[in-house]
Amino acid sequence: MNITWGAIGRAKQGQSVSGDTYFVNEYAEGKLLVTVVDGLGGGVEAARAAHLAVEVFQQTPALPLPDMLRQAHTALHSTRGAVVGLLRLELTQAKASYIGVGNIGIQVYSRQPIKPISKNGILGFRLPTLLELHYTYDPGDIFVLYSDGVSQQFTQDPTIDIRQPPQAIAERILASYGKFSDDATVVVLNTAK
Ligand SMILES: [Mn+2]
Repeated sequence: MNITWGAIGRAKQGQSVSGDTYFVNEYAEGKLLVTVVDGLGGGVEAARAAHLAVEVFQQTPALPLPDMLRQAHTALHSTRGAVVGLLRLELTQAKASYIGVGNIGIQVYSRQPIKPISKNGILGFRLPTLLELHYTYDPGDIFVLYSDGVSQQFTQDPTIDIRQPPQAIAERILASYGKFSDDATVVVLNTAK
């Protein structure tokens, strides 16, 4: 079973290092963990916080999402903190679960009513009551995770062709809706079997 995905990131104009990071990992047969993390502020210190969160997720990818986020919250205490979207896909059962803390967006192109939301908070500073959302999607649905350096206006743009390969979709979204005033990251997954 294969999933196709694509991703693109770009640093804020004038910065050489992005404080965003992303990660897509098939950690077991048909089980994927996907995250976009935006370190607070920008540059090297923001990137350090974001990478630390990803390290925690990489070490324990099979843990329940709230446990992973609590561990990352602890790990980030000595950093500037980060906001995060954390998605698990179980391809065999076409199940998705998601927790968002702070300003990471998720858009799902589906006939199902899949509209995950995030709660305000910052990993490392203030963890909200963690709200894990569970969905059943239709194989072939497109999941997009993005940082706040990407305008959510793209979700209203009918000219974005979601039949394109995920990498092309990610590049199109960044090119048309990426802000130069912030680090910007887009991850696109096609769940077709
Ligand atoms: Mn940002």
